[in-house]
Amino acid sequence: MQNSYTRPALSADRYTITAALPYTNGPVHIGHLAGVYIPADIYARFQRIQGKDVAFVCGSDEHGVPITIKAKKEGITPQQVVDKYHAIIKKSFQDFGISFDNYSRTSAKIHHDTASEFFKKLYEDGKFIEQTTEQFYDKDANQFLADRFIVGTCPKCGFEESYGDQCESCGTSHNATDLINPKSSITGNTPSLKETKHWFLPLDQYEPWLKEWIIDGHKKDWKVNVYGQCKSWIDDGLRPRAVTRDLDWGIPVPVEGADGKVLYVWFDAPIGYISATKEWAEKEGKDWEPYWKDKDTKLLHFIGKDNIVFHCIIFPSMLKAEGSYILPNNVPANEFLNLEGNKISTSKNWAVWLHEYLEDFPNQQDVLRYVLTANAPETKDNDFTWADFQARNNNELVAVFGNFINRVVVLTNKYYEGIVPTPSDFSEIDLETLKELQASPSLIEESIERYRFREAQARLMNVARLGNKYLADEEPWKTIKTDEERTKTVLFVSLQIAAALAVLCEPFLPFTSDKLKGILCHSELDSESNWNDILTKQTLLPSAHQIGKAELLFSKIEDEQVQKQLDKLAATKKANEVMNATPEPQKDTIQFDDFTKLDMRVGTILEAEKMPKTKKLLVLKVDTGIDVRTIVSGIAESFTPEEVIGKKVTVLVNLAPRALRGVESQGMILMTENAEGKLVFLNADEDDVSNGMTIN
Ligand code: B3M
Ligand code: ZN
Repeated sequence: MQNSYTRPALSADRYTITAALPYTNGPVHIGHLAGVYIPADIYARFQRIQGKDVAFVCGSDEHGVPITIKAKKEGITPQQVVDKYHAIIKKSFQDFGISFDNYSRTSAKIHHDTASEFFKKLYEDGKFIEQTTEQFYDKDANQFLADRFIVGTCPKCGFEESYGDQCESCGTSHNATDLINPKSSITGNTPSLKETKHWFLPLDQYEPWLKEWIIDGHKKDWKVNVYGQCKSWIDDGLRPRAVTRDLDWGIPVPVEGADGKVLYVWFDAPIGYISATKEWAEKEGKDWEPYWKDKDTKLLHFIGKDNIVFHCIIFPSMLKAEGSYILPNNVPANEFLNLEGNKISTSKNWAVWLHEYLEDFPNQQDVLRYVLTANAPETKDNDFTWADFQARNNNELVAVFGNFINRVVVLTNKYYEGIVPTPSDFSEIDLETLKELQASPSLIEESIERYRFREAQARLMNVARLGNKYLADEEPWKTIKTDEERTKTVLFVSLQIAAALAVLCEPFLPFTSDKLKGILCHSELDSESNWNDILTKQTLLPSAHQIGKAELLFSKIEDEQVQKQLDKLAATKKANEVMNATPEPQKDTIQFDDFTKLDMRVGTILEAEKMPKTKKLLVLKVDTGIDVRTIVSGIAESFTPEEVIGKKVTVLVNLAPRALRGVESQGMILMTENAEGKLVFLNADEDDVSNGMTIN
């Protein structure tokens, strides 16, 4: 019934799978994993299991302005910056089981050569237009300002800190000269314009072709978010894009008269996929060309949404211009992952860094992989919270997956000394359970082929749920006392589910898969031969096979562990706020007489209660020294009534009374807001109050 999925026609035998090359100016965090590397890894692992010929490539993106800015800031060379982060990033990917066939880097010679040749070919074929234009120049820094050296207002959305090449707020990509009120980020100067010669890829000439290829050709199979962005780009009209820059860090432009110029990072970086494939093929003694030039190869780019235009419009136009390359079949871009309600930010240190995660949760890579897939930003931005992380681990991995495996392995050891029992006749329930199990690989495959990794993983978990339900219904711990044959059958069936889980979880939870295969002691239980076996065979673990002892696959995550992470983030937030706190500008001058009109008194709060049906208001009785009066105050989100009773406060007593929700308020309590936006009393600890805070 459910099992009617047929493999898509596109299913190829050779796959070139690329994952966005991370900029090498910082370590990688959960946003990178969730958006790009985990989905790419699930897909690559899955295709390998299917016996496909896979080249899964990535590498460090080591050129570009952000790296030179970082180097300037730290007083080291760009090469030192990329050496440092390349090592950290590469290790993080290894640690999390991202199964690249090759993780290269764009400072490698093979890449410089490949990118130079690519440029030269287009140059010689007359695919560029050469243009002398006016570009921003910083006289004091004595250099042209490429992309990220310029900050200004985005012409499209008004964001005031847009970069020269792209606005991080609305994602629009533009030319630096389009910015309103541009400033040099080196000196803060308003830059001047100076003539310089560059090479442009005339994207406008590719418009009709792009329309046909994307708008007509990929409406159905590309993700809605990806297709939508491409369509809006093309509808807006494309313009020639400069593919060279005035900069001293990057790949020198390989033609005469281009001194001091390098290839634009977005020209060389995607070619990095090709160089990484070449480098791998060389090591493996293979031919790289079929992976990029055979039209039967399926080329896929896994990226985040801010890279869509480069992978769907610019790089394909480059490939088309070159002429001998295939084009991507799909570009399954994800949206963004936020962290505890805020945008992940490297500069604000608002992130969960992979290397730090492993210090706090050693050997728990699969937990993070699981949570990031369960909550992947596939169709919209999503939020990572530590509470969700804990709940998914404890309620799903531990309580469902781990619990099922543990029960099966413990019971098999207890009743049969770890030997898989011989079943007798299968009951209706057994047969139905096995049938459902047999249907599961196709269901998971269907979701993966549609780039729905959340759904795929949920379908995997349904297999563990199936096992748990089966055990709970059949209760072998009870039947062992009454019906030995039945118990053997139930454990036999349960062991088949356990073995199937070991195979099926491999793309998602590779460490768990290995561990479980170890526990089940089945050397033939390799995913490659068994994924399809589950579809056709009932027996993965034959009778009389000896399994090992129980070992916990997952362990509970305690409240204290989660609290520690939340505390870390709170400290980051506080540090950022203190660093960025800019007091509000002073209000208009008032005369002394105006001030003396204010009658402020010290008072004590005698009583407090919440105003019914409101979130913010407390109704207070305050002793002002003159009288005891009612004051309605909007502080209920910062304090409980109990907390404020007995507090000394500053009261503005001669404010004209006003009715709030039918209660007359006869004055106002003066308060300020601390860095976290919580109200504090003016006579509170000095730590909570600092100069420049508005009193309101
Ligand atoms: N380094 C941008 C990024 O990390 C860029 C990707 C290059 S992929 C060819 O978001
Ligand atoms: Zn914008």
